[in-house]
Amino acid sequence: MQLLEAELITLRMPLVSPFATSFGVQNERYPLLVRVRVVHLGQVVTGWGECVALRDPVYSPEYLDSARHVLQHYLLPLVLGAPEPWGPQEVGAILEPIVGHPMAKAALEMALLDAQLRASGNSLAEFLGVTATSVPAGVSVGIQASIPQLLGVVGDYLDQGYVRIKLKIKPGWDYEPVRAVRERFGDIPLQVDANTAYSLADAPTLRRLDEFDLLLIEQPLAEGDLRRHSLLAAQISTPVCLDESITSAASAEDAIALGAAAVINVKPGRVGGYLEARRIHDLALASGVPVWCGGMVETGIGRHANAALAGLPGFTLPGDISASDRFYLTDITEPVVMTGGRIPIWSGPGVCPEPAEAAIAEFTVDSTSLPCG
Ligand code: OSB
Ligand code: MG
Repeated sequence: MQLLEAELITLRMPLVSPFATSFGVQNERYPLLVRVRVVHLGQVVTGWGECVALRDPVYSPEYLDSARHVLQHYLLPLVLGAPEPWGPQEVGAILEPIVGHPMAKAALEMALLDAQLRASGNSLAEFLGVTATSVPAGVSVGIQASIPQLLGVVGDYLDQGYVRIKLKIKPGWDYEPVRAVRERFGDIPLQVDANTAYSLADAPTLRRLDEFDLLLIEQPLAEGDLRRHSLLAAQISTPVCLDESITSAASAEDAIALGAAAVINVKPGRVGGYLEARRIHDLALASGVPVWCGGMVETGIGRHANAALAGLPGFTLPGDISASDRFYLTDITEPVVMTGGRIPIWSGPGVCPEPAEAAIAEFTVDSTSLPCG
């Protein structure tokens, strides 16, 4: 493959409703798109990737401007200068000299993989060996202003057909909201996500959630706290699932070995790409650890691709795979649509349906082309 040129396109997209977590309230999302033009199999093709970094470094050390900067000044120049032959499978090794920045690396690898798949006419699902044609739809519910409001929001999602509810929690918004949802909606598949808001000293508070038979509690403690997560796991019966802590297959292996993760949330963007995500899937499956596919409020580019990944057999729990209208009024691809509580897996060429230039133009706030000339 030869990389001819690349464009880094920053979008600003309003969310249909504010999304509140323990790390703050998001009213909009700033997706960073990577558009590449490559030569592959004698054809010039375009590929698209989406970076999952948030605008601010509140979820991960990476954020919008850091991802754009490292892509422009380090990652793209490395790939533009890479001696042929190489393909998307080699991109991880090509980018290895740059330490960290898995979200930026993932977006570039995704764009190159998309280009390869569009040239060969294969879907991401085919590339991954996924035979499923749809996956169950789960939804992540932000922290609400009141319990009645929470019950209204959860009720709406259940009416729409979502089969699994994830509640964001934080100290002071944990036991009561979970109890209220259990009381109102009964035995639904239910889990919680703390986004690192607790410390090990909060174990007694978290143990109170044991009575609700939750599928899991996601990332109660800090990103670096693998050992403390394993100590917490010994004190509560709700399975501990890691999100922020898992940034590579190596960290997933460590978390499993330490007993810090009974379940893993696989976000391809967070772990450096779909290829590393598959390696985590494979090692978790071999260790008997269930995985599910998380979300980062992606546009249709990342959402369609996540649904394909979630079709792998080790993804035995429903993911944060919701329809486009969960977050966006207008998507930049053919929307992700839920039917009967399921999301269909994109089966056409590439990682997603062809993004719509007009929609992208509508949301674009910045665009940078490489090589700069
Ligand atoms: O912790 O899973 C998380 C969104 C942004 C940052 C972190 C998280 C989330 C979500 C969104 O929960 C889930 C989704 O995209 O559907
Ligand atoms: Mg999470």
